[in-house]
Parts: sequence; C-alpha cells; structure tokens
Amino acid sequence: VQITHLKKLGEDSVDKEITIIARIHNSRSQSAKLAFLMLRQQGKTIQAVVAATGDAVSKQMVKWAVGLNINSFVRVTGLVKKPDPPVASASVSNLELHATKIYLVSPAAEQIPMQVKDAERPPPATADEGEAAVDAEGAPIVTLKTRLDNRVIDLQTECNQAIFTISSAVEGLFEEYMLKSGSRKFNTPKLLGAATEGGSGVFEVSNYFGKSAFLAQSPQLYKQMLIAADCESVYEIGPVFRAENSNTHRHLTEFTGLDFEMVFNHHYHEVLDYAESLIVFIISELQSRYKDEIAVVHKYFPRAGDFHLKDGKALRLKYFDGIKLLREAGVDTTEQDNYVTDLTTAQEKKLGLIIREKYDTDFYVLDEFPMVVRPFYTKSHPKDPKLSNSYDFFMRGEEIMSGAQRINDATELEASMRAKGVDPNSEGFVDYVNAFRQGCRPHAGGGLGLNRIVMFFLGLDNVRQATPFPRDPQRLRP
Ligand code: ATP
Ligand code: AMO
Repeated sequence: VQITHLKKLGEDSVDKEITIIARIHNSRSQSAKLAFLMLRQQGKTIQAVVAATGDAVSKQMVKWAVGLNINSFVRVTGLVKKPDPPVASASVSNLELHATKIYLVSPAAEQIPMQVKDAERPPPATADEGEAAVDAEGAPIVTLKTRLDNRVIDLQTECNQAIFTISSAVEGLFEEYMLKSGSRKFNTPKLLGAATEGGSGVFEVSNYFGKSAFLAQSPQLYKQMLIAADCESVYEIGPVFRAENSNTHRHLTEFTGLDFEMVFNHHYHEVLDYAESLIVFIISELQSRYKDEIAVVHKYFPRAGDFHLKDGKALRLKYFDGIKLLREAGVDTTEQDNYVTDLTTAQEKKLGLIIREKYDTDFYVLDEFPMVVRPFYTKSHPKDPKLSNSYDFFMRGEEIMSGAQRINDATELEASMRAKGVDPNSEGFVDYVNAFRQGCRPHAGGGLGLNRIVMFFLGLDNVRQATPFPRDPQRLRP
C-alpha cells in the first residue's frame, strides 16, 4: 500500500482512496455505528469518519477504534471527501477521510503525563517555568516547566512543529547566504585546553585523560586563526557553551551559534553591510517562504507575523545615539555616559520600543560601542580610542548578534589582552596570538544566537520555546 502524507493532500485528492500513518489526536463516538477520530501528523489535524454503514467497517471496528488510546499511531485507509460544513476543529478543515481500514501501528500508553491538547492551550502570561495555574475559565494551564519536562510530547504540538520548521529554515538560510557569497564552513574544536574568551564562565571537563579540558564559549579564536590561515571568509554552525548562572528568558547554557568571519578591503563596514544583508535575507525569506508556519505560531504567540523590517534594511545608529534616545525618554543613562556598563536588558528593551515608535522598525544595529564593554580582540575606533569598531544587532529590542573588527596585529593584541587582564603567553592564548605574527589581513565578523533569532522573530516569550531540548542552570534533562 502506498502511504501518503497529510501535507500532500489537496482539493485534487477528493474522492481518491489514500492511506496515512498518523496519531489519534482525539476521538469521540456518536453512536454504536459512528465515530470520529481526529488524526494528527506533524501538528496538522484531519478528521476521519469511521462509520459502520457499508461492508467495509463493522460495529466492532467502530468500538475498537474509539477505544484506542489517545496519541497512538494508526494506519488509516479511506476515501478523501469534502465535508460540508468544513470541520472547524481540524487544521485541515476542507477535507476529511472516510475510513475503510484502520490498523494500530504503535500504541501510546494510557496515561501519558501531559497530552498534546493540554500543551496546545495558550501559555501562561508569565513565561517563567512556574507552578501549575488555571486560566480564566478555570482550566488547568500546563506550565512551561511541565511542557519542557515532557518535551517529546510537547514538541508534537502544531505550534512547536511550526517553530522548529522555522528554526531549521533560519539555519538553512544562514548557510545558503554564506555559501552563495563564497564562504566556507568549518567545524572548530569544542574541547579546549584552557578557558578562553573570558567574560562569561566556562565549563570544565574534569576527566580529559588526567587533565582538565574546557568547553568552547565561542569559536572566536579559531575563526580568526582561520582568517590568519588565508581562509578569507569562514562560517560555523555549532554548539556554544556558557557557564553563566543566568536564569533569564533569553540565556541558555548551551545554544547554537551561527558564526562568521571575513577579511575586508577598506573598512569594517563592508562586513557590517554583509551581516545586515544576511539578516535581511533570513527575515525576508522567512516571511515569503514560511507564511503558513508563521500563521500557525501566530495563533499561540500573537506577535508572530508582525515583525517589522522597514524598507527592507536595518536602522543603523551609533551606540551613543541610542543612549541619547534613552536619555531623551527620561531613562537614567549615567553609567553608560560614564563608560561604566553596557546597556542593561531593561534599557535595550526600552530602546526597542522607542525605535519601533519613532522609526517604525523591529530591526536595528548599534555601532561603535565603547571599548570597555567589548572583549579584548576588538579593534578600537581609529579616531577615538574610547570607542570601538564593533556592533550589536537587535530584533524587537533584544540582542541577536554581536560582532566587530578584530585586532590583526600581534603586538597590539598582546597589549589589549594585558589591559583586560588576559595573559597572552598562557596556554590557551599563545597559539592564537602567534597566528598573527606572520601578518593577517584586517578582518571582522560576528556571532548570532540561532535560538534568539527564532525567539525574537516570532515574538516568543522565552528562548527555551525556541530550543528543542534546552539547557539552563536548572535543566540538564530531557
Ligand atoms: P546578552 O548581552 O544578550 O545578555 P551576554 O552573554 O553578553 O548576552 P551579559 O551581557 O552578561 O550577557 O548580560 C546581559 C543581560 O542579561 C544583563 O543586563 C542582565 O539583565 C541579564 N543577565 C545576565 N546574567 C543574569 C543573571 N544571573 N540573572 C539575571 N539576569 C542576568
Ligand atoms: P556574544 O557573547 O555576544 O558574542 O554572543 C553572540 C550571540 O550569541 C547569543 N547568545 C546567547 N544565546 C542564548 N543563551 C546565551 N547565554 C547567549 N549568550 C549569547 C546572542 C549573542 O548576540 N565572539 C562573539 C561574537 C563575535 O564577535 O563574532 C560572541 O560570542 O544572540
């Protein structure tokens, strides 16, 4: 028997016999002779009518079919019909299946801890992993914690199926753009002999053959070493580990980094332009190729689909122009004015709102950050040593990418490292610094968090919702 897929059915399937393998989303019996099974495949649902009218289906079979446990996989053969009126409760509402044969393919246990339909109710207003709560009608709300604890069930929802189609697309579009522009993909080591980037914490692997190893916080040093090795334009898609005890809506301890690094000819803005058109490419291709998935996510997260890309480009501001906008809006920016700290999350979000209001866009770039808030490898601004040739990209007021021109001179790099308290002669850095002693072309790059782009593009509440199996300080399973 040829097995088809729900996504292949259309108006031209009407009156044809098909066979699909799907889960039972729910079932109800109307009478001893008539039952309805809602079938679900990758989040999409279609109604199957099981009627003991002709010879094909017996009353026993109707009874057996409604008795099957919810979520079991069945193989159903039937005639595709056009229901009148459409089946409002199915996502494929214009078609239904009049079953002639049903086989059980794989049963689901009777008591699954959480059902897909429970997970499909709107998430609690607070997206924290919290205690169980009830919604306005008194129905129990499945918290994010319960959903993540039961992630294999949770991922079966219509919304999650769409979210991870989009996540896969972001990764694919990033790669498509990189390859089209002649960049090459590299996989750099995640096990390192010493803690490197500094800043955020690093995880130690304590049993590396009698020594300690460390999990990479970023491919930063290696992507620059590849530039020193004449690779000219490189990218990597890989895991990034951060030992930060940050229990926030946007921090994970392991996430997927989309990194790139490239030489430029005259000015680091060549790379800034490249990065901007990369993000514009990703956003606009998502908006044109993934309309259906975005519409599904919109049912659960109302901001999905309203991402605003004014004139198909980013708004570019200098960091201190951003600070000025905040100050004009009455935000205290004393610390930033005095080069003490970077923007706080609250300030970033506020700036996002101001920019949406004033410039009608959800995508903007801040350029020329103060040197003090950037890592040691960052190149300073040629006219003002307190500033740097570095940029952050924001979506809906939160950071999705960081990048900069890098120091490409070994002596200058050593001085910058010492100034930031990093020893250029230490085991973790000596090969990196030596890479620049044979000369290295001026270069710049950036790093994007996949989970964050998906989260902010779709207007999700929490980065965990854009991560199949999230890792955070409290969570190492499933
Ligand atoms: P991002 O800048 O996007 O957060 P990052 O890795 O550079 O990524 P930091 O700059 O260290 O992170 O932190 C930025 C913001 O994240 C802080 O302003 C703060 O609001 C929030 N944050 C970081 N760590 C914590 C924490 N332990 N608890 C609560 N909030 C935190
Ligand atoms: P940065 O540390 O800003 O820069 O990280 C780059 C991007 O990674 C994402 N990100 C995170 N996502 C989830 N959880 C986290 N804890 C987390 N931390 C960061 C963000 C961020 O913009 N080496 C530089 C990049 C470069 O200059 O090329 C770096 O790692 O989207």
